[in-house]
Amino acid sequence: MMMTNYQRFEFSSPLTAEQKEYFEEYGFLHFKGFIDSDRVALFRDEMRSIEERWIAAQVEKINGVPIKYGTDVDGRPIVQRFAFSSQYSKTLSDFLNNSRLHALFPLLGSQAENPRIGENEKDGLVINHYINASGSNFSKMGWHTDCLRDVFYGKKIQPMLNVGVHLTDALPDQSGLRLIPGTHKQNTVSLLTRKLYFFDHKPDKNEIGLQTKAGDLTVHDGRLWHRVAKSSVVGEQSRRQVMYIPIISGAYAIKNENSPTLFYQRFQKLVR
Ligand SMILES: O=C(O)CCC(=O)C(=O)O
Ligand SMILES: [Fe+2]
Repeated sequence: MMMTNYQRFEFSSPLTAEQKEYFEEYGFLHFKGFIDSDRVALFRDEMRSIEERWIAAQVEKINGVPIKYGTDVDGRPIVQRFAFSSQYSKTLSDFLNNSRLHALFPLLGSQAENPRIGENEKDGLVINHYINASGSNFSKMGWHTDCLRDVFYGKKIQPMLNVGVHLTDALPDQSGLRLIPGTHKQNTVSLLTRKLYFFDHKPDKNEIGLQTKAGDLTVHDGRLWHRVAKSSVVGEQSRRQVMYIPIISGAYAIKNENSPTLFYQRFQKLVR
């Protein structure tokens, strides 16, 4: 039986001591209603506008990161994974530079250097559009942590947070995002081998299913194990749209159109 009874919070700037303690213990936080429904609609419109431009221009990669395409239930071609989307939308860029998000920086820990919003680093502002339908190329995502890349390059893992802005409602008790609380405290061996990265989709007895509504904000530690479960329903009801903002630290690593495609990004094509 999947756990869904965990604590939800109201966002406050600065964060409360209770919120910081919860994050330290479990490695994630869920805030209700970070943006209102008008904002949600606005961001979904922006998605659509970026998508039309990328489809017209047949964009394959942005700054080396592959863009995932698929077909919607009505046969329309769609973008299913956007990267660096705020570079194509002033509305989204302004949102990223919204100072309310800076309230999350302390969650990186007191040792973190240069805490910042990674608008032009990592994959920038990612938008995931899942749908469980025959033409879809994206309906689930296997177990992973978000800091594999640092390990790959033999670098010291820099504190990072992945901040989700949810644009659709999760269906009760079968929401997409599943995570294993507390796994951000694991050692490097466990970080690398606890599960087979991206290919393992098996439920974990300790996973929690986040019950997110459109407008909610979630934040998880880059070392926390998580996945996105496939919807148990098909078609329109299975649609799930969520933006991810990287909050990062350490040396700057700004990407541009000459940035290489990383090894693990190549095999993400296989993830559907
Ligand atoms: O779509 C989600 O909620 C999670 C996506 C994710 O884990 C990722 O893009 O790294
Ligand atoms: Fe992730």
